[in-house]
Amino acid sequence: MPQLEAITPELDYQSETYKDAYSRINAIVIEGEQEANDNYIQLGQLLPESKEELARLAKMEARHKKGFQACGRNLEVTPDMEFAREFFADLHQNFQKAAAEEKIVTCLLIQALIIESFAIAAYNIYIPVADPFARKITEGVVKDEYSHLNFGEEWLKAHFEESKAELEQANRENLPLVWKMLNKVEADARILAMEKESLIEDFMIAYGEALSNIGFSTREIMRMSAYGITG
Ligand code: PL3
Ligand code: FE2
Ligand code: FE2
Repeated sequence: MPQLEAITPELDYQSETYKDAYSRINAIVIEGEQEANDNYIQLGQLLPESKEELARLAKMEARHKKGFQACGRNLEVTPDMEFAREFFADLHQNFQKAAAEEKIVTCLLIQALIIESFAIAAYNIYIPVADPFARKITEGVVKDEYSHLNFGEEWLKAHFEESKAELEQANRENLPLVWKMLNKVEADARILAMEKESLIEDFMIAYGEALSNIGFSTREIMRMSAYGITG
């Protein structure tokens, strides 16, 4: 169908433009998986009763990281890890501060709700436009990410009343960082045929559904999930 081809031209995974954008996006994902690994290990120290389960989640994140490193190697791309560490710096700092204050609710919101929803959105949008090797890897990874989101949902649902105020505060402090991060990655993501609008949409769906499962009302979800969005 020639018309369809004109709308979605074949991506050239070997082009310099694609590989240059991939060097940053791939690094972001590798760094995100590494930080997720570290965050679940730290959460295990704050939640001794879930320590083993959290260690299991951390191991999955380490495996995800290896998978995405293989995706970069497969395209002969060197990930720009310095860019990626900078990309996560604010969110990283907020998590570390919350962990030092033993704010479990804030740590869970940052890692299990925000970062996992961000990952779910990004990976689902990436799968149909990925090269065949990366597609296979990402399909396996995204299934795990739903289970990580679910861990946060279940814990926060069981502690909803006493967590509600801290969740709202943590949302106000951290959700604007997501929109900032999205703006920073927008141009590179587009080169990989991932649209910012679709990323926002899928993020909102995953995050909003999580907030709903935890116990927030539709009105509260609307207010919380669009907080600090700029454009
Ligand atoms: C937690 O398990 C994983 C954390 C990873 C966070 C990834 C955020 C990705 C945002 C960049 C959008 C492009 C993604 C491309 C997918 C390979
Ligand atoms: Fe992961
Ligand atoms: Fe995860």
